[in-house]
Amino acid sequence: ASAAPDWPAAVMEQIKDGWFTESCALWPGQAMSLQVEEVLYNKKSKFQDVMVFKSKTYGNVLVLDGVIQCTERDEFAYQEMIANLPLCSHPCPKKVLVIGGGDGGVLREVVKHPLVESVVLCEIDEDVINVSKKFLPGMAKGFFSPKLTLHVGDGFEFMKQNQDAFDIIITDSSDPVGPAESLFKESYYQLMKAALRSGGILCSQGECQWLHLELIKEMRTFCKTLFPVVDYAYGTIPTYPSGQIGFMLCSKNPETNFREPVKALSKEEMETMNLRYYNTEIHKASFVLPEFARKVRYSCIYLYFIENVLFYTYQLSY
Ligand code: SPD
Repeated sequence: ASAAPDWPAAVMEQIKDGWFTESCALWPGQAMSLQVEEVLYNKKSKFQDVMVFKSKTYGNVLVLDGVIQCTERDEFAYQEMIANLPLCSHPCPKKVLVIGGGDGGVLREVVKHPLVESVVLCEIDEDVINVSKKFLPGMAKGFFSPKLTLHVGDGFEFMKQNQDAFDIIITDSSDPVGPAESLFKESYYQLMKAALRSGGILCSQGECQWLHLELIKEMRTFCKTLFPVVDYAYGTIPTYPSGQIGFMLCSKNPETNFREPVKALSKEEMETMNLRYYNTEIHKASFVLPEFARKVRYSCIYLYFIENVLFYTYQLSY
């Protein structure tokens, strides 16, 4: 791929001998490579480097700050899961907020859901939306739904202005470096809690068990202090690091059981929604974690229990 003079050099350096290689400090010692046919777009937005290339076998690929966000071939696995895990766990998910998700793929899935009446998508980087409309039309479909209100701006600010407003909040973010770092912190989860209506549910991009167990553990621990129900699921996707991605789910309703969807989609609904990854069985199975990750969950519950016992014992003794 030959570089236009104004293209960010850092990203072009990731393409060598016709292969794009995604290396990042968040997954040291490993890298995913895709063969490139043509670089279609490469510019610095106000927030990050935005690149789209046409790959040999994965369709067009969106890359932000050097990290693969989605490819046309496998994006549906992630977008269907992050949308339907929370939507099918809520008895009446009428009002939805998506934070991030500028490519439109999660939005495309959310608007398909029969019970969803309105969706606000709050994306900070307008360039990502425009690039997706041009180069990833299959994902950007959602931007043309009458259910959508589009807000270009900061998710923190938006939620401060919109409290007690949503049944579902989905955070479709990039990884915890650069613009998305704050979306993995407790203060962000406090804001989401306040923006959710009673009984509301959130689902956030929850990184990878093979790579980020410490981060996942830390997040589960603070989520448990904010929500009565917290759970973690995952799905497989070839072009994300280690071929997996997780989902952090929290509910304000103590009765929620994420592992038993309240809405089982019928065969007809599955067909109308054109689902290719999500189904009720995979919903249930996605919470069954491998032993090395399950242990972390139990140690969090144990830690949470110990902390609370100590806290109440301390209070009672004064
Ligand atoms: N390691 C990359 C994780 C990216 C998750 N968000 C992707 C956005 C797709 N809508």
